[in-house]
Amino acid sequence: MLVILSTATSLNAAPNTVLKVTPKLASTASAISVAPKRSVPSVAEAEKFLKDAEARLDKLGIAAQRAVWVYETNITDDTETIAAQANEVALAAVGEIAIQARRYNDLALSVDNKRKLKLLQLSLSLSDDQDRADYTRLSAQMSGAYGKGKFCKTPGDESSCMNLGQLEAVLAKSRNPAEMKEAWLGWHQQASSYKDSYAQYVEVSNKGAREMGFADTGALWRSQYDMPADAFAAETERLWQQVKPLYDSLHQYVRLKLQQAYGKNEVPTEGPIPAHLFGNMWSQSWENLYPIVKPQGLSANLDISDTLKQKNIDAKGMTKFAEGFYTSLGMEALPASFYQRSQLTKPRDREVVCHASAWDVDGDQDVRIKMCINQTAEDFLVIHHELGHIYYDLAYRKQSSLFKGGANDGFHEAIGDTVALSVTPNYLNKLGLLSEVPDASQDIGVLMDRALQKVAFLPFAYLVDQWRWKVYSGQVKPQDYDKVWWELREKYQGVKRPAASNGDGFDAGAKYHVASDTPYSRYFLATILQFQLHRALCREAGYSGPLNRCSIYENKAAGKKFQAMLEMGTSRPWNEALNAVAGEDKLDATAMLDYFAPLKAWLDAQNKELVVK
Ligand code: X8Z
Ligand code: ZN
Repeated sequence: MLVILSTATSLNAAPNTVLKVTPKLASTASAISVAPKRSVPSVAEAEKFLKDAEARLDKLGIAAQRAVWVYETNITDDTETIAAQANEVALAAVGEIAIQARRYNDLALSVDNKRKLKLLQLSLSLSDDQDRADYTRLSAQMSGAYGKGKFCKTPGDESSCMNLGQLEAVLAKSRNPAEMKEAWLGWHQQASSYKDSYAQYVEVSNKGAREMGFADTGALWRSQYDMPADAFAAETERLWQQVKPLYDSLHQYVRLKLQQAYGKNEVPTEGPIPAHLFGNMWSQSWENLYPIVKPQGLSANLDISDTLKQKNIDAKGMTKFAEGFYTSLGMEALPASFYQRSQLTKPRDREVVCHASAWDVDGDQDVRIKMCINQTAEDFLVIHHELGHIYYDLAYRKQSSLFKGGANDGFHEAIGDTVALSVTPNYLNKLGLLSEVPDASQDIGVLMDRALQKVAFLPFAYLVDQWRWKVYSGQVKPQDYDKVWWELREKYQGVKRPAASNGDGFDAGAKYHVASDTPYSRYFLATILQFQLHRALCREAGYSGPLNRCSIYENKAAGKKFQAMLEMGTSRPWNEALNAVAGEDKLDATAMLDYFAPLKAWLDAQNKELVVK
């Protein structure tokens, strides 16, 4: 089973590191680096090494997962230390095994074993005890700080404090710019408390990447896609260029609508738009703007939030609906322990990390999600996303443990979203969650709603790692964290900071994945990939109409094709997994562009007309 070392363990997607332990004692990593030169090992020795490594990493991985689960569902000083220590033990084994794996690189091994050796070497190795302790301590500390983060209007007065969920709700619902700005600034301000930790963490992490022969941690991250690191960077840029015109059209239209709503003082006619006006803390997903930007005359109500409340469909009920989609495809029911062990709602009596995550605790049946579910349309989709991780975990559990992972981390993120693309108005109506099915004349509205989630997200998903790659390479130093973060946000998203920065803030750290050091390119890939998978599965289901009206609900043929890909796990390069479903072996944004083509034409016409007015 695969475990990411950092509390991002829980996000369960990037095979940064793989853990295992044999019953024999782990020798220290520093001992390895001075190991005497040995003769060329045999194939049999390599096979034994891999088998032992898998068993050893499995055992340590499970222990670390449990410790981190307890920490993230009950943040205290003790659970923080326990989680950091469990990760430290695991990290020692990962590094040690990664270095040892090099001995076998030139042997004529089976394709599978060659791949396992390669995967083992795509991880950090910190041979110094102090470095490992620092790395895991800083990592746990930052995740905890993020989870506990609060903005207190009156410093020192607990009753004036708001947590992230409450601040996000202000941005989602308020139409008062001053109020939104306060919530935005409050959350971003709290992140500066862990800026120094982050800067130290970057240094230690780079040491670990360099021990494994990578230029820095960013280069290690970019090396995890079955292609050279530079080729990966070029590939993501190619995809961004493919989708940029679509984003630009949406951004321009939303600008005009925001200007109508808030006036020219708040929303400039040119240049970046203040980031607090998009209904989301990171301006990464704009669906809360739907009431402001929805096409006139296209009045279909797509928001199921009220119905969920009226019908008393609670967090578990919402999760059951999502599970029902997967089982309708022919996939298995979730194990009973899933409902016993998951955290579906925010506990009232303790601090937790609310950011949604899926956990494959034992590489077998012990799967869980951790969320703080609200009865909203947004969370309804997030549950589908999380169950995508879970169904992937369950599907590849028969693989040997180094292959228990996604084809790449973008695949892991794309599965649930692919399913959620089939959560169409028609499907919601079938479930009794939407009273009216909008007819084809309302499609622009439905597409707009989706575009606010998916198209709006693209530049953010792209830029987070543009920033981190620069930070890890040393091109951006701590004193310039904010400066470069906002250069990128202006350049790609076309958004700006609502007020000048005090110069020493850590706005990037106000995003969960930076504080928890979870790579983010995966979400960019996933956004493109989910449309490719959706197009292919709809084709498999015999569907040939507009992609936004396709739902693969209850389609066993599509389900079978999907499941076969999920079962492959990491065992084959990702393009083979894509090929298995789509008969294509490259990422390609045309599926996404096709999906939104009617909206793109509509936006361009509106933009012309609205500008002339
Ligand atoms: O972090 C997540 C998931 C867990 S893997 C809830 N997402 C990204 C985010 O929230 O920033 C899903 C979409 C992007
Ligand atoms: Zn995810």
